[in-house]
Amino acid sequence: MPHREQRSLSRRRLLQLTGTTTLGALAGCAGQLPGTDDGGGREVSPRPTVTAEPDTSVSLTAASGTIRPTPDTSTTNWMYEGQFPGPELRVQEGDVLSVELTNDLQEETTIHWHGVPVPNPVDGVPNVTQDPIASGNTFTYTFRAEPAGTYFYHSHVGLQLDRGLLGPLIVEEREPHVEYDREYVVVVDDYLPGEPKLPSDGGRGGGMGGRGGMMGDVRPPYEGLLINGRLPENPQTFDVTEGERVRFRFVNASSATVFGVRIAGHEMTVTHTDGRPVEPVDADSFVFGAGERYDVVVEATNPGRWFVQADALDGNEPPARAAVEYESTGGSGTPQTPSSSSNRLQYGDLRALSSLDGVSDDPDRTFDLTLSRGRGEYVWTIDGQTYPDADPLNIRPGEHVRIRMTNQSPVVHPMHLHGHFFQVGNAVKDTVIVPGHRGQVTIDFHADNPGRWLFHCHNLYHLDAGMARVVRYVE
Ligand SMILES: [Cu+2]
Repeated sequence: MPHREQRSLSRRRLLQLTGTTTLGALAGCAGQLPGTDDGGGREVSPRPTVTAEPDTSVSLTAASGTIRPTPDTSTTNWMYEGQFPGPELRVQEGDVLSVELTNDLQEETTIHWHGVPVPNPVDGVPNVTQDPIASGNTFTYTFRAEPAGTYFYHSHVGLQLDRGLLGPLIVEEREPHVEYDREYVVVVDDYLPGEPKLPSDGGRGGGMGGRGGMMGDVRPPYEGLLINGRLPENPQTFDVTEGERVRFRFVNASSATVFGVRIAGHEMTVTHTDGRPVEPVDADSFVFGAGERYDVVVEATNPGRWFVQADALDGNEPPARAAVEYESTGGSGTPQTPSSSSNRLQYGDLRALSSLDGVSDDPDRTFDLTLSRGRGEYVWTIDGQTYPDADPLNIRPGEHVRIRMTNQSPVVHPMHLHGHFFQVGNAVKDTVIVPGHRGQVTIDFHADNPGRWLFHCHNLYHLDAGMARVVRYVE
């Protein structure tokens, strides 16, 4: 019998629980979570962090630096290791990855490993799973990189993601279910020079100007769209040889953009969504929201130069572009643009190679959540509450949990659950678009990773304006 429990803990109590004073025991070790006797019992301790010797150790420094989206333009941004996007982290499935983050910014920061079901203490959510890392300090994240997939890492503090603190994380399969000869990682992003601001903080001048915004929302004043950190007038080239099968790993690392992706002259075979393998399905385009990923395989059977193109569905900037270039062209000629889509991928086309364990029967617990815009000031709400002034969603270990979302706003919300994959239709994902105008999406997950996990909209401005909850394991 579905029931709801999310209102059982007072908001004030949650704020105390998530305040930094209670986090000392949690940060940096697998310490006990503070117990509580209201709201459905004691919190359940998270899985311990990995203590095995790392197979791969990486140092990342977050600092201010200069990016050049074209040879003639430069902006000061924040980035990892002086690179934008940040360095590609690539490991084998099951390897232990250790990343020492040094914070050379003037503010606090963290890293979140988007999509990887890590133990809770290394999930990188400030004031929920760890104390934020102060300026000048370091913090080491160690976890086993599994399952294989296309992921990305990014700051989870405030609006830092839209300042450039992001990079791809590739966990290679030991046995891929599709064959390919080479691969490229394609990080799609929106380009915001300068400091991101909420409309409520920056006003129209300093922050979002509403340019290109959808009805009912405002959009940051983006100055273009990027593929791998480059504006379309400066496209990266992906070299291919006729006859090859080429894998593209697309990551929507943007902060506020839904993209439609096409590759001119080629059909795509979609092989993974959010890193999880699906039965290969053909499409000539797909749409993805902030935080989603798709892997596709393309057969290089049409020599020439062709654009890989990502159009903003909710903005009017020129599309992001890179170029596929066959060896036989000798690098000459203008790439061709894609024709309009006639076979766009739908969620219903996706069938996970293996469905999730523990979610096949009726759910043990169901949450019905309404996503909406607050009245008046710029706030976004889940069931009328604005995070962090919001009740946790309490669940118990082992449960099959269902979340039914109804979007009462006119704009899409790409909803992301930390620490778990979920079943949506026949797909297994970690981020899913909930369409506007009363769009409804139901996700099911197995409560197999104790801790406190953020569940939120991956539009960074919606998140920062309150569209989040903590999913909390209690006994
Ligand atoms: Cu949203």
